Amino acid sequence: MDFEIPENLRLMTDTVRRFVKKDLEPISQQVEDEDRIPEEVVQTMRELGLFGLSIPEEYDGLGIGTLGECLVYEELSAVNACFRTRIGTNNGIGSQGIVIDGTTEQKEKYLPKLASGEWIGVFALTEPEAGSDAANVQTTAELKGDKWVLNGRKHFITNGDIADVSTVFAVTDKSKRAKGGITAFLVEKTDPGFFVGTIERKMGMRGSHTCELIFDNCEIPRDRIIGGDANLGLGFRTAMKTLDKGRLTMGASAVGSAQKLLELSLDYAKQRVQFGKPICEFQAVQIMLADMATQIYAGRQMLHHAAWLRDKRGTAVIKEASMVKLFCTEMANRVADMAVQIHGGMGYMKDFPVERFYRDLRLTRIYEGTSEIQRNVIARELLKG
Ligand code: COS
Repeated sequence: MDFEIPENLRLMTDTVRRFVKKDLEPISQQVEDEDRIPEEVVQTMRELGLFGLSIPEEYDGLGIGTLGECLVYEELSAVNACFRTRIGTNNGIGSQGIVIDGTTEQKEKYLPKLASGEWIGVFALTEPEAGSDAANVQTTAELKGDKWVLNGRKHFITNGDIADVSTVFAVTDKSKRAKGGITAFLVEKTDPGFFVGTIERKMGMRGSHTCELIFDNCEIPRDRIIGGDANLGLGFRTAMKTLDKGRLTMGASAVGSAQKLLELSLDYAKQRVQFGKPICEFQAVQIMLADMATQIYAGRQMLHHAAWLRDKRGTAVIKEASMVKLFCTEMANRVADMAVQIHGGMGYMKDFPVERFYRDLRLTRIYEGTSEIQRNVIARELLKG
């Protein structure tokens, strides 16, 4: 066994760590206050190639693999999760349908634009009646002449307000649904009948917008089915394969934030004096610090192992991806709770970043599949025998 991080990935991680220190940390609070990431910072992200971490080199991405992507996300999420989210859809759910199942023409048309960050790609699956029960999508697509016509409404779409191309799941055969009746389409922002709806008001994750996408007799050319006509009705599988990777990398975000919370808690516990000594000298605080570090260590090991497995095995990490998402996001929420506890009253104040991490991390147990859905997927994989 060799647990060394490969040299090229270490160099990439060092570059991102420097970017985080120099450019992101100083503006993290500003992003929180203004609910937007300054354009010049997004431009630096483009120049560093961060929008194309997972996109193959032949389509102008960095193609650094799942482990590399996870390492970068750990760094970005240690400052503010919205920075990861900004590049996250292009590397993940907004591009992977095309990477995994797209035709060569679709790859050539969209992937270079997504890799450079010129275009933003998003994933439009969730609807008011289709959350955990993703197969219950109500958006429809009908073939009229040489155009597909989409009607319906998606919500909670990350980066939806800045989307240039959306991977949209719509029903093409009501009688079959997930078993051959849902199709994945590519919708561009200039397509007639495509509208951005309400931008949702959230508990946290400021700097990253989530919104409705509306399809009102939205007309798209016939060749926009991901994978072409041969994939008519097979979109649910595309969605699930895309989510497998998303779930894995979500673990990286959780680990990165948890690590930062441990560091903040260590610093605070060393300098906060009560009863005449630093609170780190109290066993009750030491137990929390030890538990935080131990759980982060466990989460990081399974994350890196599952990422390494995916790079080695291709996409067949369904069970491991769900295990990583489940364990790491639950773990990071426990760590956030302990970090607030160690910081005491200061941990509840907006002047300290732990308060923000606590709110932002709450989402990780919900999006890209709740903890309950991850358990469901893991159990089904175990029972397959
Ligand atoms: N990879 C490839 N194919 C998959 C797959 C995977 N990980 N998971 C399911 N499929 C395939 C199945 O094999 C089946 O195809 P066949 O009929 O050809 O065998 C098809 O997809 C339907 O699968 P299934 O019967 O398991 O569908 P269910 O409706 O029972 O849904 C869950 C399964 C619960 C796992 C799914 O609805 C889910 O993941 N829900 C959560 C959605 C989510 O994460 N939303 C977050 C918002 S998007 S950011």
